[in-house]
Amino acid sequence: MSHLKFLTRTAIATLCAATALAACGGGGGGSTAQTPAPGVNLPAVDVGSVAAADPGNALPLGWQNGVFMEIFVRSFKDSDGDGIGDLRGLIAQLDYLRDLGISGIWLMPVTRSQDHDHGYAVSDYRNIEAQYGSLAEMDELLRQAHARGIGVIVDYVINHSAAENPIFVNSKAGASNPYRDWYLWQGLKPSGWNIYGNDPWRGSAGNYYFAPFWDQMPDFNLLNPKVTAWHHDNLRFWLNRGVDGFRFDAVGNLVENGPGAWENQPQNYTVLRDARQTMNTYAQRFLVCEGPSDPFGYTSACGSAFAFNNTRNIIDAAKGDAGAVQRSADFHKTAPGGISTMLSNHDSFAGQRAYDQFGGNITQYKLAAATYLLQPGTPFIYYGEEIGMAGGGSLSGDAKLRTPMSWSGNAGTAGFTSGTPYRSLSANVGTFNVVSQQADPNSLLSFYKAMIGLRRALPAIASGVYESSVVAGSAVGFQRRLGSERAVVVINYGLLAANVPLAGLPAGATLTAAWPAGDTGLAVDASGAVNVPVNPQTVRVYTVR
Ligand SMILES: [Ca+2]
Ligand SMILES: [Ca+2]
Repeated sequence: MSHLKFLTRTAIATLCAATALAACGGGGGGSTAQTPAPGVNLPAVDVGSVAAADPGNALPLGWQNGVFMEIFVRSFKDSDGDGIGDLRGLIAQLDYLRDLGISGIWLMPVTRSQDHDHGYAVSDYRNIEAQYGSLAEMDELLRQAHARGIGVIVDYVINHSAAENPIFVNSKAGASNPYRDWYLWQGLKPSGWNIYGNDPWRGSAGNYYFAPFWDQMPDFNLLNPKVTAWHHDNLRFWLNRGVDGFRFDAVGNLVENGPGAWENQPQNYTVLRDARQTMNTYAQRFLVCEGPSDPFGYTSACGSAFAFNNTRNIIDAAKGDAGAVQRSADFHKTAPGGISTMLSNHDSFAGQRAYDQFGGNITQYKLAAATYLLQPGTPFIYYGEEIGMAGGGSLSGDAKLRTPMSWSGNAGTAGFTSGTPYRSLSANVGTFNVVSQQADPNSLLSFYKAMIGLRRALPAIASGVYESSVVAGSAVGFQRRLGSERAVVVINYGLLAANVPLAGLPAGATLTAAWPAGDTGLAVDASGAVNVPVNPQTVRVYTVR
């Protein structure tokens, strides 16, 4: 979702004044474009159909069970000194991602945008944001990522476009325009609507269009089959280039049936199943959907959706909250196996940067990381999370979460650019950065590498079922099983030593330490039980033979 979605116009103006976003002033050609006279100077619309031509997929089978990183290209790495992150910068850091053990990356929108910031106001669905590079550079990114065994999924904004998108410019030209019914228009302002505190109906030349998130992001009419067919053509455009899948934005908001029926409507799931069907004609493509209020339902429709309903549990469990320990232990008993997990993301409604949520407590931070990296699902690390990046000290709102990556401790550039960063840096760039973390075997980054390494080394951790979880005070134990392969995970979130009574193991089996390295093993008794002692705020992982 866009950072503007939950803000009033006044709040947006305040944010713009505070952050000097390019999106806010003139960067996209302005947000006050005049309605063109019908038939005069309307921009050409490229809605050509695209036939499926799968270039194939050489990623390892089950690649989508590995660990992903969510990347904001604008803030990841600048290659040319203009202070703005770009595709060449990302390509140059692929070795860093490979060495971390990353299996896939999700790029926030790289398509051309009106906002020139987050990218969710898409002005061209079939081209690359000029500040990021070109289609040829995107092709190069795909080649280079695939050569390192890393899949690439891209954000796809299916619910709305930019107001400057040529299709909407045509649509608003008049009721007789052939693209009028690609968006939602009313001659009389509908009453009774309130979405996230806003009236979603926006005036234009005496008529009203539906745009709940921002007046510059009009919603598509997704009940018009021409619109969904065009979206499928766009999906094929990227799939044919070798993109490994998509993250769909705002899927709870696709179709509206009235002022009291605008979220998670039945037609949303149909739209998504149809898109998934189009993707299924390609090999091994992954789709993860953003539907915060129905993660399980959207996992069913899309194949995966983000577990917004579990982030709080993980973070509070890591702080030692007993109720949260229980909820975190129970979550995967009912969650669909395809679900995607995370601690936080680029939107403030999903929480501040993990470092800030833990108040800099790295012990708790590691327990949270271990929890979601060793539990089922596809974990998504938010770029910089692995080094403990804090939010921007002088920023607020979503911009605070989207600061340039702290590659070094350089207080002026963070090693992000040779020029001047387009946005101010993370508050802890001097102490939590890649250079300092790589040099320290006990750093957060080293811990993330170790947990991701366990997931890569033990297929039961990557894709096994979740079994026999048990909570003992502030400690939890659970098993992961894939066929006859088993792993045991024990995490003590508390400040006191604990004994975790595991059951349901093969009688007489041996637990061999996988983490920490060199830890002692344990013997399972004849009833399949074993007590696992675990020190305060530590993690133990075993294989079972
Ligand atoms: Ca650049
Ligand atoms: Ca909609």
